[in-house]
Parts: sequence; C-alpha cells; structure tokens
Amino acid sequence: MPLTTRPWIVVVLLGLLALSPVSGRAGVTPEGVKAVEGATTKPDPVEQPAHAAYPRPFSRPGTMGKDYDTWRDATGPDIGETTVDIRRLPSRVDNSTRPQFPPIYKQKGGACGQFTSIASIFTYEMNLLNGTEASTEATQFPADFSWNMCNAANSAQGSEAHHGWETAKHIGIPTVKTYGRVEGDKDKIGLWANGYPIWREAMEYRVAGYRYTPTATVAQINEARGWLFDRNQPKAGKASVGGLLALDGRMGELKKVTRTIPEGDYLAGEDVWIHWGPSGYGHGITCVGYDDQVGFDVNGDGKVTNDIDINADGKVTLADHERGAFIVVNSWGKTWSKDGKIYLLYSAMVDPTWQRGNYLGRIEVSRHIPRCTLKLKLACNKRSDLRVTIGIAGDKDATKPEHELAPQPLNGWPLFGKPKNNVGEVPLAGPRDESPLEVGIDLTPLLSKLGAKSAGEGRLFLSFSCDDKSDATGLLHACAIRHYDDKGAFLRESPVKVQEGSFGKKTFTLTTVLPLQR
Ligand SMILES: [Ca+2]
Ligand SMILES: [Ca+2]
Repeated sequence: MPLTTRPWIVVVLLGLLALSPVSGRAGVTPEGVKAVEGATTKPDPVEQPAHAAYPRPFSRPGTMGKDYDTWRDATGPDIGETTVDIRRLPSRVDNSTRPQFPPIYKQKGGACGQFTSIASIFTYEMNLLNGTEASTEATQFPADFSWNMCNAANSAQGSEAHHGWETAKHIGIPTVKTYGRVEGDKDKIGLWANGYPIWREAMEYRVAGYRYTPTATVAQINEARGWLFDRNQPKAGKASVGGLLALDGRMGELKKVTRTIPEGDYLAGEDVWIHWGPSGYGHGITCVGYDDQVGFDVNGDGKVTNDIDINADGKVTLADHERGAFIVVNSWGKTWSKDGKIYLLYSAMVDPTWQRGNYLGRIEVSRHIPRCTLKLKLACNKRSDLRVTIGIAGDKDATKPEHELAPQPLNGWPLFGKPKNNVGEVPLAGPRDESPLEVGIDLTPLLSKLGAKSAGEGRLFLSFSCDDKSDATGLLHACAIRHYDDKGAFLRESPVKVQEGSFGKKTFTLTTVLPLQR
C-alpha cells in the first residue's frame, strides 16, 4: 500500500496530543506547559503509516499557532508522500562515516539541542548540498550561534532543535571559521555575534523546512530507515545519500537501560540502549543510521525475536521487537561509549512515558544569495525590549512604507515566546556588555515584495524604539545599505547619515533614499 498522508489521522493524533501532558527537555517548555515527569501520555500507537505531525510543544514554536506548516518552504516531498519499498533498504546504514558528517563533539553546557540540530544535522546536510566535506572550520556550523539566540543568556537553559532550525530560516547560520567557535565557555553565554561579516555570511546558509514525525510503528520505522538510506527518493543510476534525524532521548539512570551485546552475537561488545532512561530530562541526540541485525534479548528468554509478544499486551507490535536498532551519535565526546556512538533498539521509540522519544525530526537546507542588506551598529541596554522595524516603498518620495519587516533578533525573538527560550533581559551585545553590536539584516525578501514595477530609487524607513512598558534605552551608532550582485559579490555600500540616534520610549526614525537594483 503506498504511504500517503491521511489528514484524518493527523487530526485525530493532534487531538490526542493536545490533551496529553508533555515532559520537557531540561525543564524547557516553550509554550509554558509545565513539565510532568513520568506521565502516561497515550497508549501504544496502533500500526499507523508515516505521516507528518506536530507533537507540541517541542516540535515547533507555539507562537506560530497550530496551522504553521514547518515544511512549507521545502521543495522535497513531505513525510508520507513517498513510497517506502523496504526491499531496497540495506541492513545497515551509517551516515556518520560520510565525509559530510562533522567531528563528534563534547558539549560543555546545555547546548545539546543545537549540537544536534545545527552542529551535526545542519552541517551534514549543508555539506551534501554544497558538495563539500565537513573536515574544516569553513564547512562546519556552530552550536553557539543559534543557542545564544534562545537560551535567555542562561547557561542552564536548554533548547529545542526547532530553535536552531528557525534561526537558520530567519537569519541563517555562519560557519565556525567566521563565527570563531563551535561552543564557547560559560563567559560566552548569551553573547551575540558582533560583526557584520558574520551576519552576512549567515544569510547564505539556511533551513528551507523541517519536520517531525511520530516513529513508533513498524511502518514509521521503515520510513525513517528509508530517509536515512536515500530519503525515500531512489534515483536510478545514482548513489543514494540519506539524511539524518533528530532525536530527543531521556537520559536519567542510563545504566539501567544500557546493555552490552554478548559474545557470539552480531556486533558483540557493542552497547545498546533497550529503552529510554527511566527518569531525567530530555537530551538532543542525532540518529545517523540503523542496523537491522543489532539485537538484544530484552525479556531474557534466551532468544532475540521480533515475533513474540514480550510485553504481554496480547499483540505483537514494534514494542516487542528485540532486533533492529538506530545508530545514535551523542555530543558527549569521541570516547563516550567507546566511539561516541551507541545503538538504540527501534522498540525503544515506543514509550508512552516519554512522548518526545517517540518522534524524529528532519530538515531540508538551502542556499540564499542576499542582494541588498542593512548594516547596523546599534546599542540597547535590554535586548528583549528592543523594537526595530524596516519599511520600504517603491517611490523615493513616498511618505510611508508599502511593506515592513520586524527582524526577529531586533525585536526580542517574539517567535520563541516568553519568558523562556528567548533572548534574555540583557544588553544587545550580551550580558554586562552595553557596547554597540554590529549586525546585518537581509533586505532581499522585503525588496522582492515591491515587484517588477519598481526600479531606480525607492525609500527606506527605519524605526527604533523600546517596548511601551519598558524603561530600556538604545542608540543607533551607524547605518549603511549594502548591495551585492547575483553571485553574492559585494558591489557597494551606501552610508546613511545618523545624527542623534538615541531612542527608548521615544521612537527614533530614519528615512533615506534606497537605490533599487534590478
Ligand atoms: Ca527475547
Ligand atoms: Ca506486545
């Protein structure tokens, strides 16, 4: 049976999930849902095919509402739109051995979500797109850039994978070489990238779409295996290159669920997780492949089986499988579990006490060439309260904008909500640093709204203020418009004169002629 999206299944599932308490990662609950540890969320899923779903609140920003389609700008097929033919799948795939996969990292702080979503998955996908290898800092992407956008300048704060992917959608991700680090020490927590070249480079490397799917049935595991092998898009005569998947595991009391494959069995001596940890909070990890032969005798009956009802619920489902496992890369260093990797039985994905562990996330990346940008040097003593809008009009004599943009980072990242997973109540540059920050904002999407009728000169309208209820203040130090050709090569910079750029409760506005380039 071809796997197609069945809207009624999505609706039913969303309805069920909406009623379910949800455990949070490291206490992080972007939509303010209180973390409930060990809560029973739903019964074992019936055998459902793979389909896109939103297990709120961790799979997408709650502020975007229930109709937000996180895959809408991607060009590849959505989950459930491709046929999964398991006959083509090899018994083992390990994409971490590909040259596009970055080194295995050892995280220092709470950035696991960004190690998975950006430093690992984004780096791998971007290298595949670019035809490069992830062996140098110029082709690796950092955990810290996106983490500092959402950790509220608090080293104990966790983050979700979607924070990194939304950062990549909205402003992009710079390379490690340009940004300067994969992850900083504690003194770098909450610091934003200072320097136009970093922001300009970030604009090129983007996420087009991301998607979560429940993975707790045999059909759903097969779809995930197909994504890891060739994205369920076989290309005749071409080598298959699969994607990666983001996982959110529960990491308490891991010793209770970690087993070593015994002598005489396939891959003897390797470690395998037979369930998620029985306690603790979530931890972002990366699913890099699978091995259908890896198994463990979970119920101790002397056999490794997939066809015996070992959990005594009267039916044989994925939950009863003792053979077949994902290959998982952790960000706890190259020597953790011998080689930084571990096996995770497919059946561990079926866990009604750990809803997050039932889902996998994936991305499609894209390249973007900015043609026109804004370079700003700006200070504000409380970045959560900063409000900046950029407007344009196609006529240089216009008195008001036709289109406006409120860049996420210069408006307190409203997408990420309050009070957690936000920018933090700190100065714009970072904690204890009231010096100005130099940033770049891409104007290309805004300019494209003017359409073909506009040529010659238009008008730019800039507005700087702080939230109505805030005593915060700021100062615009410098402003320039920059143009690039269709290959991204720098053409020219047009400085905009700033006389007295202070703002706070009082709005500071600036308007200038905008050269329109076609
Ligand atoms: Ca057994
Ligand atoms: Ca069973």
